Amino acid sequence: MTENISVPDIGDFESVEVIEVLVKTGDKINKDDPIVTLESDKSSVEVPSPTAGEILEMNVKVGDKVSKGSLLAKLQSASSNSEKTTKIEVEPTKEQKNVEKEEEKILNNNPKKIVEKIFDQSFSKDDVDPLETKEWIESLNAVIENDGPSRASFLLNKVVSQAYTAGLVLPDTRTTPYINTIPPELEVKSPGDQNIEKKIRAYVRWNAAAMVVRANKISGELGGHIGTFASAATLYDVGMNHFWRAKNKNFGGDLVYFQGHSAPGMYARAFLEGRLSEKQLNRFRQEVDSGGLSSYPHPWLMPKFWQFPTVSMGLGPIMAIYQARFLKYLINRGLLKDEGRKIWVFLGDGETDEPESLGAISLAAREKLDNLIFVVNCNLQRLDGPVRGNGKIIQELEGSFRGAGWNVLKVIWGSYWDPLLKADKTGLLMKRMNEVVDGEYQAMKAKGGAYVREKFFGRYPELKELVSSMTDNDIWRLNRGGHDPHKVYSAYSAAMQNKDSPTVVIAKTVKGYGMGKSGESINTTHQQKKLDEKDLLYYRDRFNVPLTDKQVKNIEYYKPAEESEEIKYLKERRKQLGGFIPERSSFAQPIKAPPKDIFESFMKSTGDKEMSTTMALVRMLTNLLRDKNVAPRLVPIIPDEARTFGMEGFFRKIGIYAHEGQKYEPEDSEQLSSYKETKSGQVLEEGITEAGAMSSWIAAATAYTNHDIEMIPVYIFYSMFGFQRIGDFAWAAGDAQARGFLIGATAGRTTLAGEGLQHQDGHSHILASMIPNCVSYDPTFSYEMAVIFREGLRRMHEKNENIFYYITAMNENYSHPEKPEGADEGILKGMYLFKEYRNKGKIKIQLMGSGTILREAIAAAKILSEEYGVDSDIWSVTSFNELRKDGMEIERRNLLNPNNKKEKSYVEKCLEKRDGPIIAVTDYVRSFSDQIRPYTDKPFYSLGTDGFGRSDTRKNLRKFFEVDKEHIVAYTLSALAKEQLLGSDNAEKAFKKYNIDKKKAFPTKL
Ligand SMILES: Cc1ncc(C[n+]2csc(CCOP(=O)(O)OP(=O)(O)O)c2C)c(N)n1
Ligand SMILES: [Mg+2]
Repeated sequence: MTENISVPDIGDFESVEVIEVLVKTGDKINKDDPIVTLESDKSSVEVPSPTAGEILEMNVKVGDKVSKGSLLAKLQSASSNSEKTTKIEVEPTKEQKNVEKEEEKILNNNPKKIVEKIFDQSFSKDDVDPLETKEWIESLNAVIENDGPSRASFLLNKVVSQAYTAGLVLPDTRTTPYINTIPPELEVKSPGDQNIEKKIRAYVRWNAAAMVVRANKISGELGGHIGTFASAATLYDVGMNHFWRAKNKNFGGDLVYFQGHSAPGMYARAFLEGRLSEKQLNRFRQEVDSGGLSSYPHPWLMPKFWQFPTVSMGLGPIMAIYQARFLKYLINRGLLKDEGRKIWVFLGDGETDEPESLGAISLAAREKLDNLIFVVNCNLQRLDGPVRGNGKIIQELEGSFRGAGWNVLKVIWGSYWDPLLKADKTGLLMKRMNEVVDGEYQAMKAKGGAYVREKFFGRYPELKELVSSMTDNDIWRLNRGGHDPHKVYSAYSAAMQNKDSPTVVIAKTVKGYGMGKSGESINTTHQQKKLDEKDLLYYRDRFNVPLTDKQVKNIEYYKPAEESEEIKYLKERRKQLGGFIPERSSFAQPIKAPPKDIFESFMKSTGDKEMSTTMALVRMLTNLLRDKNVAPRLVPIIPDEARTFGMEGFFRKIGIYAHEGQKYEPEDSEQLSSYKETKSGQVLEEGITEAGAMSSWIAAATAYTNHDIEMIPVYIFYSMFGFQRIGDFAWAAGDAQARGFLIGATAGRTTLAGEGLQHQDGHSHILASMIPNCVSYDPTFSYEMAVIFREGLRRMHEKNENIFYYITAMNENYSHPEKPEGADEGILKGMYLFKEYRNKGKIKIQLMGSGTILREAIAAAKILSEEYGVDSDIWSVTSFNELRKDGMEIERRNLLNPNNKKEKSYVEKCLEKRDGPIIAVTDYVRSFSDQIRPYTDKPFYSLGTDGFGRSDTRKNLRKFFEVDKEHIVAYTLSALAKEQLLGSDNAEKAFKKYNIDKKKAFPTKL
C-alpha cells in the first residue's frame, strides 16, 4: 500500500525550513526512522516515518519551506495496518473499583506473625470510661490474635476513614510514639557472633581515635574528629559485617555514602582489613607527600578508595537520591540489569538542617526508590550544641519523611529498655519518653545514672519505682538504639525488604560515645581531637582494648594477628559480601567518538540563515542521536527549560524518563513534539531544581565508576543558575572526577536581554575557571561549538580523561561563517586568528573577542579600518580560561628554570609577530579577559560587563556596558592615543559621534 508521509502538527509554526533530508528513494526504513529535519527560528525537529516500508518518492529537498500537511514523501508500507505516529501507549491505571480489595491485599502481604498484645496496658488518665476503652482494645487484640496484624491494620484504617467521614478531628499522625518502630517481637535477629563483632568494633573505635590524636600530636593544624564516628560505629559496623555488598565481577555493588567526618572510622576498619598500613594511618590528613589519608572522603585524592565526596553537608543526601533514581533509569532503559543493588546514605542529624538534605525526599518517594536507604545518626548534637534542644529531632524527621512518603524506621532505644517498657503497666514510661526534649536527653548522657534516675524516672513515682531495683550503673547502661547491634541489624534487615518506597533509619545515639568526661555528650564534643593520657586510658578500658598502659601512652594502634578470630571473622564477612567497601574502580568501556561527518555540516557557512549557538548545539545532539555508539549513552538533562532552548523535539524522539510510563494522554498528543513520558525515556526532565538536575548529572557523569558504564550527560541550564547556584556541587563533581558536558545556555550579560538583573550572567566563566578539572569555552560560531564538543567527546568518553566541559551557548540568532582553514587547534587551545585587516597597514591593533561580543569586535574592526585607517587582527578567543591555564604553567616552568631559554605561552606565540595594543572584549566581567594580561608584553585594554544586569534590548544593554561596536571603536582610538600611535582628536570625535556620555558613572555603580 502506498502511503503519503506529510508534515504532522508542528504547533504554531508555519513555513518552516527543511534543513536535512535523511532518506532517499529506494531506502528501506523502519517505523519512526527520521525522514527530514525541520527547523524554525527557535528549534529543529525530526519528522519520523509513521510506518515501516520503502521510500517511493521524495517530495521535498533541503531549503524547501513546509507547513502542517505538506507532503514529504511517498512510501510503500511494509504492512497495511500502520500505526499513527501520535498514538500514545497509555499504561493501564490501577483499577479504581477494586481499591478496597487492593488495599487489603497489600496489607495482607505482611507475614502473619504472633504479635504481643501491644496495646493492652496503656491507658490515659483522661479516660472517662476505661471499661469501654478496654473492650475496644480487647476486640483489637482478638483480631490481631485470630486474623493477624494485616487484618487488624485494615480494620483500623476503615475505622479511621469512617471517623474522617463523620467529621471527627483525629490526632496528627505524622509521628508515632517515641519508641522503636519495630517491636521486639518482630525483630530479626543478627546471625553474627556478637562477641567477636563487639571486639572488632572496639578496635575500630580505638584505632580511629588514636589516628586523630596522633595526627594532632604532629600538629594541631591537622584537625580531625573523634566524636562523630564514636557515635556512629555500630551503625557502620553492622552494615560492614552484614549488609553492604561490594562490587565484583558478579555484582554491581551497593553504594555507600559515608558521612564526611566519620572518615577516621573507615580508615580504621580498612587498617584491620589489611587494606591500609600503619604508616598510612600515621599520615592521616598529611596528603602533600603522597601516601597520606585524606581528611574526608575525596575521590580526587584517594581515587581507589573513596567514591563519593560528602563532607560539604547536604550534598551527599541529595546526590544519593538522584543516584538511586539514576540507577533505576539505567535499569529501565535496559542499560543495566536489576540486581537489587542499594544506595546507603549516612548523614548527621545536624546535617538535616541543610535544605539540600531534605529538599528532594519527596522525589525519592514519588519515584518509589526502594533501592535507597538513609541512615540518620541522631546523636542530638551538631557542632555548637544540640540539634533541637527544645524539641525532638527524631520526631521532626519522622514527620518530614513520613509526610513525604518514606518508610520510617526509628531505632531509639536499645535492648536494655525492652524489659522496662514491657514491665511498665501504667503507660507512663512511653509518656515520659515522649515528653523529654533533646536538650535534656543530651544532658542525661553527660551526667550519669543518678542524674537519669532523678530527672527522667523521678518525674513520676511509678517510674521511679520501676527502676528501684536497678543501680545507677544499671540505669547508665540503658542504651540507645543506635548503639545496639541487634536493633540496628533488625532495622537494616527491614529496610532491605521494603518495597516501593525509600527507607530512612532514624537512629538515636550519643555523640562521643565512650569518651567519658573528655567528650561524651557534651557541647564541645564535635571539636575534640586531642585526648590526654587519662582520657585515652579511660577509652581503652571502656571498650576493653587489649593494650598495656605503656602502649596507650604511646598511642599505639591495635591490630590482632592475622590468624586471630577477629581478623578471620572480619575478612570472612567481607568475603561473603563480595569484597571491600569503600573501593573505587572502573571497568567501563570507552565510547568510540563519532565519525567526523556528524559534525561536518557545522563547519560550513550557514549563508543567510541565522541561528543561535544553542540551536547549533541542539542540532548537534540530534545528529549524535543517530550515532549508534553515542546515542544510547547520551543523557540530556533539563530543569524545565527544554522549550527555552528549542529542545522540545527530544520529548517525542527519545522520550522523557518516567518510571511509571505515561498514564494520561497528553494535551498535545497530536503534535510532533508532544510531551511523551515513558519508562525507557532518555531525557531527564527534572522540573525546577538545579540542585537535583546537577545531582542527576553527577550520577550520570560518574556512572563509569559507579556502574561501569560510560555515559555522556549533557545538562543544559540557564547559565546564571549554573555555577552560581550550584557551585558546591560542581566542585564535588570535580572531586568525583565527573565526565560530561555542562551547557550554560542563554549566556552573556547583554545577550540575554529582557530577563534582567537576576538572569544575566557575566561571570559564570570565572566561577568555572576555579575548578581545576573543568575545561570551559565561550564559543561564538557553530563550527567552534562543533570542534569543541567533538573534542570533549573524544577526551572524556573515548580517552577517559577525568575532566568535564563547561560550554556557554547563546540565544542570539546570527549567521555563521565557514570554519577558517586550520582553525581547529586554536579553537581548542583558546584563540585563533579569525580575520586580518591589512588595508592601510600603518596602525595596527590586536582585537580579541568571545561569545556574541566577538561579533561586535568584528563590526568595530570594519569601522576602524574603513573610517579611521586602523588595521586589526581579529582573534576569536574561545577560552580565556584555557589560555590562562597554559600561561600559568609556562610561566612557572620559566621561573623554575632560570637558565633555560624562555618558553613562550600560547598567547605569546600567537601575538609575538603581531603589532599594536590589545583590545579584549567579552560579555563577561573584565577579569575574564584580564586573565591573559601577564602573558603578553603588549598594552592590554579590556572591555566587559562588570556590574548588575538589567532588562532592555541587546543594543541598549551593550551600549550601557560599553561593549557595543561604537564603544569598541571609540575606546580603541583612545587607547591608540594613549599609546601615542594616533592623535587624541580621533577618539574625541568618535565619543561625540557615538553620543558617548563621558559623565556616565562606571556601570558597577549603577
Ligand atoms: C556545608 C557545610 N557546612 C558546615 C560544615 C562544617 N561542619 C562539619 S560537621 C558539622 C556539624 C555536624 O553535625 P551533625 O550533622 O549532627 O553530625 P555529627 O557530627 O553530629 O554526626 C559542621 C557544622 C560542613 N562540613 N559543611
Ligand atoms: Mg549530630
